[in-house]
Amino acid sequence: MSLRETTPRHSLRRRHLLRLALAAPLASSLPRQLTAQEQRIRLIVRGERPLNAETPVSVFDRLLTPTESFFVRSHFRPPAVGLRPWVVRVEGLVERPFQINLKELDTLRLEPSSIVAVLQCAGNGRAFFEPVVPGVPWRKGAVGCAEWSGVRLADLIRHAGLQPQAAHVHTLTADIPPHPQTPPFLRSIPLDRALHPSTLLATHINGEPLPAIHGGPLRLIVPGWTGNHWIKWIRGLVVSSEEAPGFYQQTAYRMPLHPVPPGTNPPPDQLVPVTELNIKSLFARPEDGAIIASGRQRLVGAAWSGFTPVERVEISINRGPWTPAQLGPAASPFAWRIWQHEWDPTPGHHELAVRATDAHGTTQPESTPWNKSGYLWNGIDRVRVEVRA
Ligand SMILES: Nc1nc2c(c(=O)[nH]1)N[C@H]1C(S)=C(S)[C@@H](COP(=O)(O)O)O[C@H]1N2
Ligand SMILES: [Mo]
Repeated sequence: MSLRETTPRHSLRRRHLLRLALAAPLASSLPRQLTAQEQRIRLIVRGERPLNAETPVSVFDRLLTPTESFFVRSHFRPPAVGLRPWVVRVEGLVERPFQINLKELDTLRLEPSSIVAVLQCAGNGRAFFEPVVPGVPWRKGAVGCAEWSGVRLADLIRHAGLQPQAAHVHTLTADIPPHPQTPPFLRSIPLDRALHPSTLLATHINGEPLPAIHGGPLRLIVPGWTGNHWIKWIRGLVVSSEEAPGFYQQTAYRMPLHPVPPGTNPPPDQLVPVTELNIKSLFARPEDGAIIASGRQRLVGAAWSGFTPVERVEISINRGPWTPAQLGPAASPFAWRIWQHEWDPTPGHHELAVRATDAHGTTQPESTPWNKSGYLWNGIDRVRVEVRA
C-alpha cells in the first residue's frame, strides 16, 4: 500500500465524479467501478490532511487485523520514502556511534524477531468522554493487532555500546511539521523500555514490508504501551541522560495520576506520561444498530490489556447478570484474545454489553475517568440490536 493508495477515497471519488460531471453530464449518473485497491481499503476517515482513519470494528473478530484495514494516525504528512536508501544513525551516549542503511543492517547479523502485539492510540474512544475533549474524535477503531517483525532495539543500541549515564533513547523521525512554529514529533523512551526484549525496530507487518503510511521502512514497536510510543519513520536514535525536550514529550501524552473532576486541568507536576494500555474489550459482531434474523447468534470480539494479562471476558444481555464468554488463545503476551459467546435471542430490541477483567482483578469501568486530552478510554462496550423473527 503506497501513500497514493491511502489518499482518502471519498474525496478522490468526489473529484473524479465532479470531473466526469463537467465533461459529460450523462456519464456522472453511471456508478464508477471501484478498483481492486479501493475495495480492499476499508477505513473510517476522521481527518484527511494528515490522514487519520480508524478500523471498522467488524474486523476485530480475528487475531491479525488486515494491514489495509489497520488504523492510521499521523500528526503530519508522511515523509517521502523510497527515493534514496534509508539511513539510521545511532549516536549520543554510546561508545561507537554509527550510521547504517537498511541493506547494511543485515550485515550486523542481528537476530530477527517477530511479535504479535496490539497497537492502540492513547486517544482511542476519545469521542465517548463527556464533556467533549479536543483531538481526533476516535470511537472504537484506533486499535489493531498485527505481527510485527524486525530486530530488537536493544541489539542495535548494544551494537553501539552504552555509556554509563545512558537513561533515555530519543527517536528522530523523518516526518516534517507543516509550519516552522509547529514542534517536531520528537519523543523518547526510557532505557529499560528500549532494552526490553519486546521492543523492536520493525520493517514488516503481517509478513509484508511495512507500508509507508504505517511508518515504513522502519518503525518502533513498543508492545503493551500506547501508540504514541510506536514511532514511525525512524531515522535516528540518540541515547541521552534526559527525556526528549519539547511539546510532544513534555506536554502532550500526559494525564492525571489520580482522577480529577470532569473539566478540570491539574497542574503539570500532577501529570504522568501515558504508557501502559489498560484492560479493554470490544464487540466485532453484532455491530451497534444491527438488525439480525432470529436464531442462534455468535457474539464475537477482542479483549486486550498492557502487561497484566486478560483473565476473563463477560457478557451481559439487557443489563442482566454477567456471564463468562469463551476466550481464545493468547498468541503472545501482547496479542489480543478473541472471545465468543453463543446467544439465543427472542425477537425484539436488545442491549448487549462486554467487559474484560485482567489478572490483577481490574475490570473495565462503565466509563473512564475524564481527562482533558481524552486518553485511555476503556468504558464497557455496549451495542443495541434488533432481532426480527
Ligand atoms: N513519526 C511519527 N510517528 C508516529 C506518529 C506520528 O505522527 N509521527 N503518530 C503516533 C501515534 S499517536 C500513533 S497512535 C501511532 C499510529 O500508528 P499507525 O498509523 O501505524 O496506526 O503512530 C505513532 N507514531
Ligand atoms: Mo496516537
